[in-house]
Amino acid sequence: MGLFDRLKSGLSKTRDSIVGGIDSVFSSFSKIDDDFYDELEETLIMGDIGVRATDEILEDLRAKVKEEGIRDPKDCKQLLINSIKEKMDLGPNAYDFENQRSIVMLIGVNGVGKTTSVGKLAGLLRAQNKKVVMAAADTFRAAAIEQLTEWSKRTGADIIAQTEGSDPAAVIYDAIQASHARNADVLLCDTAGRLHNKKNLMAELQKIDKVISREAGNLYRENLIVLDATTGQNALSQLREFKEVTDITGIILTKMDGTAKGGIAVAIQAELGIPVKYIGVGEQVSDLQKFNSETFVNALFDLDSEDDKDDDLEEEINKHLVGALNSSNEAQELESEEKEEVEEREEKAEVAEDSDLAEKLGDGTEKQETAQEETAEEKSVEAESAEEESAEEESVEEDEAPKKSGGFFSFFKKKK
Ligand SMILES: Nc1nc2c(ncn2[C@@H]2O[C@H](COP(=O)(O)OP(=O)(O)O)[C@@H](O)[C@H]2O)c(=O)[nH]1
Ligand SMILES: [Mg+2]
Repeated sequence: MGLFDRLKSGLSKTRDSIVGGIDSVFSSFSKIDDDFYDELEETLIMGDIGVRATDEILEDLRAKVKEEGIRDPKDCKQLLINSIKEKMDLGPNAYDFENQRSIVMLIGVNGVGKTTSVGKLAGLLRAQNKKVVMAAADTFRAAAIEQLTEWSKRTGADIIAQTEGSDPAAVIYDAIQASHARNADVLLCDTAGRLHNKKNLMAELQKIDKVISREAGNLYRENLIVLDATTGQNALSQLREFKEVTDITGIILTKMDGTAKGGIAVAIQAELGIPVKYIGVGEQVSDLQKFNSETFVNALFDLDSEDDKDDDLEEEINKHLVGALNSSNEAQELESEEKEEVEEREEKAEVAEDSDLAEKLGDGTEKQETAQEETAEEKSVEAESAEEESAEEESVEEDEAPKKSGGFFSFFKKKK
């Protein structure tokens, strides 16, 4: 299935909820009057497109209907579609970070799909032959680190991780040094999203921010908030809260495949002026798509897309990832299979004296350990000054923290 088809099928629930309603408005009215606009308004709002976006879309529609002297409601449909497309157009600079050395933070509350999105983004970038490093800065649970490690294997991205409970800012520090040393194109940082302990999280994010400002040099900074489309209007309020204090440069809207509330994509963009840059339409590596208003709206309204770039990209993803995937997926699948089976295969591997395969069948921690070794080395050089600095930071933070404004951590601070 090509990307466009995947998008179309991902949006099927949203399409059923919005487009069916719109079509019935267009077919049940014989003239364009206030009742017609009222009905259309209700349908759009019910489809989670939001009051503001709906108002703007209808205003636009009224103007065009007048301008073009349209009388038949059926002739409005294309105007409506065009108006939604225009509303969601991203402009030319949305993906600048992909084409320069950059550090990308993924923030957002728990369970929205941050870790999965880091993995999928890595897949997209690896398909463009970029060198990608991931930072496992959600250190709350070992499972979070394991989850990201899986994604690193799946996509062939490097991962910098430490053990559960270690300092996330130190992980980011290591990851930045490693990115510099390895000449990485993009550093993707996974973060924790637990809000139940705001004070700790605030302190953590504050430290991360400091480390990035100090160490990132001229890396381009992108802060993406990850929002779960299934939460509908809640996603909007999460964004509002974060945005008050954060420089959010874009949105990743996940789980569009599981919801009828995909209209929220239109609402978010219209209400807060922050662009939805990616949408998640499933759990596979190729299920994160760059947002393109033309393609999105075509998929939503079940129109054909002439955009065969989609299929090229799909081909690219396959071409670049298949090699890496084959080897790592093999190891991964094996890991999750019954232990005996793994052992049996290990034996076979030994017999075949295929040391490469045997390695893949290992517990998969090599990469992580190597990363840690390397960064341990790097760290020892800087250890003294870093320790000094962090001691300094800790004492300074207490009295200075409340004064600092901006930064994505101030949100939590406010809530203290
Ligand atoms: N169907 C679907 N599931 C998703 C998508 N993105 C993430 N998920 C799932 O959502 C769950 C939480 O994702 P995770 O990345 O662990 O969230 P985090 O806590 O923000 O890091 C996992 O089961 C993911 O597989 C998506 O676009 N579509
Ligand atoms: Mg996570």
